[in-house]
Amino acid sequence: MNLTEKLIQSHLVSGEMIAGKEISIKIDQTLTQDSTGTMAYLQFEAMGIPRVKTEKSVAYIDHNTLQTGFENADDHKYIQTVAKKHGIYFSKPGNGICHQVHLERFGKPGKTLLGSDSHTPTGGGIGMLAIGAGGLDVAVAMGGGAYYLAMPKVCKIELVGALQPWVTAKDVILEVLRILSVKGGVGKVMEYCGEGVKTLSVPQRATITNMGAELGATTSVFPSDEVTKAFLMAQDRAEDWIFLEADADATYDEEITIDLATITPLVACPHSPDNIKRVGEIKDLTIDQVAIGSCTNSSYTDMMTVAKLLKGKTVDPDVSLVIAPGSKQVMNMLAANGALADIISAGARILECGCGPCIGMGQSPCTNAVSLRTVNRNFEGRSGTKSAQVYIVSPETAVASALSGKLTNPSELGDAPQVAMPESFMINDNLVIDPAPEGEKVTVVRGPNIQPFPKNTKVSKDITGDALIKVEDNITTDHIMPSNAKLLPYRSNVPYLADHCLTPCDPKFPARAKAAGGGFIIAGQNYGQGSSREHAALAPLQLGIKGVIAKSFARIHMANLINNGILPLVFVNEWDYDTVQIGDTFSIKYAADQIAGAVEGQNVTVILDRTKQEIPTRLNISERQKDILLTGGLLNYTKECNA
Ligand code: MIC
Ligand code: SF4
Repeated sequence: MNLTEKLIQSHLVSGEMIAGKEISIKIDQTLTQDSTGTMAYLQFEAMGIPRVKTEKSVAYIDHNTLQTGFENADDHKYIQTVAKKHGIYFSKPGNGICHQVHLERFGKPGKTLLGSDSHTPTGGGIGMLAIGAGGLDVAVAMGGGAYYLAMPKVCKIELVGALQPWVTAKDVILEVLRILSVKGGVGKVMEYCGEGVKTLSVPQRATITNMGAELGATTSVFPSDEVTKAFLMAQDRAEDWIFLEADADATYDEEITIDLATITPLVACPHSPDNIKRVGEIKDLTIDQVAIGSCTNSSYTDMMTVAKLLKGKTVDPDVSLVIAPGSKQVMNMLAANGALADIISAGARILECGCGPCIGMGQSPCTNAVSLRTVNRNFEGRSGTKSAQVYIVSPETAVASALSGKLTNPSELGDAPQVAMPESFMINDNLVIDPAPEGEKVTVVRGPNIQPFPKNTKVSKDITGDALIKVEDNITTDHIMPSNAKLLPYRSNVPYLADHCLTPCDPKFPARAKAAGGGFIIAGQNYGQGSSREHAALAPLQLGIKGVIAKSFARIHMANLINNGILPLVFVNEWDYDTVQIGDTFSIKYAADQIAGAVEGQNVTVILDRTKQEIPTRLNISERQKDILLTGGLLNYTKECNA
């Protein structure tokens, strides 16, 4: 077996391991972060389960830490108290980005991790089967329920050779994105193996698995070897290590070989992580801002490299350099060994350990700015400035460019610095609060920003509605439910958020949807790529959206639509996308019967009233998902099953 099959088989609850067929797996650990967590815990509370049934569940606060008003702080208080009551560890604001901290302190090779954040696959860097999902799926897993997914294909990525000086793990994953594109990983696990793996440290592996999310992959995974063992020992967690690798005769659905020695510093150009060029190809790109951090590149070794490169130098006068170390552990070690002083002396602005600029929580660049970031996503407007041009690079390229004021190949800085992995990290978990032994004594605190979330109802006999918007390929959840410093505080207030739904594509969409009393969204390929935010389904639900008809869907968003009872219909004939116009009225006759019959690929016929044309669409869903849709979403379904 390959490693993915081993991890799945050891957790398999139902189904057969045949690619594309629905399986369910036991979840050992969960993580949430604050911007998806509030909703996930409200949903968990709605299930009425007193204490989580996982081996370890952790609630992180890392996204909404600006606290421009009471809203964020209210959500934090809610999460802290609900966590305490129900057996969940609480990582306080300031402790760091969920994925970085989880890798350092809680992740274990061989375990499954389900997180309400799309970059949960970071845990694949230490041999976990770590998957991102919507909040409701994570809530179910906390309650002891299995996680359902389509058995992925496994793509072997064989790494040979070793990286040249100045070439980084970030460049490796950008190379994979160049080869495969943002749709290339859909329905697959990317499994890394080969001699080159041994040359990569755990933080490097985690950078690669983290950004596998941008391929649309279910997850990415590395073996757990001596390098993993050394990392866990340095975290004082030797007992958490086990050896894991694929069998020598393992087979795969697809195979790619990458010679690490041939990779050069790369850059993802605006506005997509797969718009890859070599750094050397782009001449004279003057930059305004550099942001170093995010769950992709904020480890101790990344930050030490940054510090060494900045030591004794000064940031270009026209560049604003902001740096957010990934965790308190990293920040603490930089402070203790003096590296933080080197960073500060060079003129960098130090941000707290959190997501910050990556999700537009502050540090939005100026109009038309060029911003170089070590993040994983450069979707238009995500930085908080619609006209900004965001380029994704490695920390090394980021520093070289911050010093020169232009996009610069780091090799121009001379000899590459050597940063060794520490033999022991600074261990101090005092920002992690244990749950109460007797949860029933804890009172959950709910601020006024926490509003009830919308719930769907059973499918009606006939469904009718207008095409309210028509969008192109690769629409991200940042388009569907934008997140920035102004909107993120309202993650627990779906009615408020709904007024911003899909506004980057069409500012009038929410008003039109409300006036029409709901309807349909028409979309191209890979609709809903990017984040796991369930709000990209909840906000449309609030606006009365009954279905999305698309050429194809991204994995997590499709699951979120189903979990909220919104039909994810796929055009059987892509040319029908061209026929449909905004304002067209659709009807689905005997909807429930059609959905009930729509098992794995059967058609649901949508009638276009203007031409009386029958448009065949497909519901690529399992029997279980069909029942979820018919009952109006996963919460209703779970209640019916338990009744
Ligand atoms: C992101 O990187 O887009 C986020 C913000 O972390 C999201 C989660 C969210 O929207 O809260 C993700 O990746 O799932
Ligand atoms: Fe946070 Fe950015 Fe990572 Fe999302 S991608 S978890 S916003 S750092």
